[in-house]
Amino acid sequence: MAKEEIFEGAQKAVLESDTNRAMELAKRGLAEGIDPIELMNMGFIPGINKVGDLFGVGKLFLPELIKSADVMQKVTEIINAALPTEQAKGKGKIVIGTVEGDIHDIGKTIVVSLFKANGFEVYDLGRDVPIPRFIEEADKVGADIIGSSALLTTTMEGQKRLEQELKKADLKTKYKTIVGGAPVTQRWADRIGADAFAEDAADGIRKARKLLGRE
Ligand code: B1M
Repeated sequence: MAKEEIFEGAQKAVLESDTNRAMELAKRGLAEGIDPIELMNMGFIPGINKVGDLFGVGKLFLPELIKSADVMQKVTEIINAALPTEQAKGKGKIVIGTVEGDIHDIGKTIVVSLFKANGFEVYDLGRDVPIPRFIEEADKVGADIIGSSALLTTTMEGQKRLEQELKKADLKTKYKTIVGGAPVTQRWADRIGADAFAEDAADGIRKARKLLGRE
């Protein structure tokens, strides 16, 4: 099967909430040697983005959104399992979570897996994480970086609060921060004073290495 056919099929399977087809294509793509992250970025993510767009304009409703999200979750498990197994740790410690009020965690889970695969020690706080938890955990584990994900324009405010809390506690120089999530931009990162913005999981790794001077 050609790569493009797999990508197109993956997109369609997410759009049609066809779990079996999506899982079959994920396994097939990997078996044919497609890079797991490329398979995600070119196949499944455009599919869920299309679902989001249709939901946004009222052409698709919450039950369908939930079904497509379930398909994404199953596929993410397959893709994540195909990432290289954790390398020797020591590339840095990162505390990461989806901010409070926000339960979107598909993207964050991919980011966590890629960080692990690249030798980072990852402390995943999950989703709907109260802002003080990020700082408590960073203090507890002696983190280098605090990463936050936000998928709603309303919950992006949590990322801003995190910066404010860090400043208030005089911890801005101790911990570097990375922000990500579909509505998040470099402009937002600059505005709130985050150290970096990451477009996707691979960009997250690049930015983390740069922040830690380990490019
Ligand atoms: Co929701 N949702 N959702 N949703 N959902 C969006 C975000 C939305 C844009 C859809 C739309 O209307 N077009 C919209 C937000 C509108 C806005 O804020 N202006 C929306 C809405 C409205 C809602 C609800 C309010 C719907 C309702 O209940 N009426 C509700 C809110 C719940 C809540 O959080 N309180 C809701 C619920 C859900 C589901 C539960 C059904 C499900 C999530 C399931 C889950 O995550 N476990 C869901 C989904 C799936 C989506 C869309 C369709 C897809 C999100 C996704 O998984 N993308 C989304 C539309 C969209 O984003 N286009 C939408 C794939 C994922 C791989 O990408 O998460 O962006 P992403 O992660 C990327 C990068 O952003 C980056 O790397 C990842 C990998 O490439 N990244 C980081 C992310 N975090 C990072 C952190 C980093 C670095 C990089 O370092 C720290």
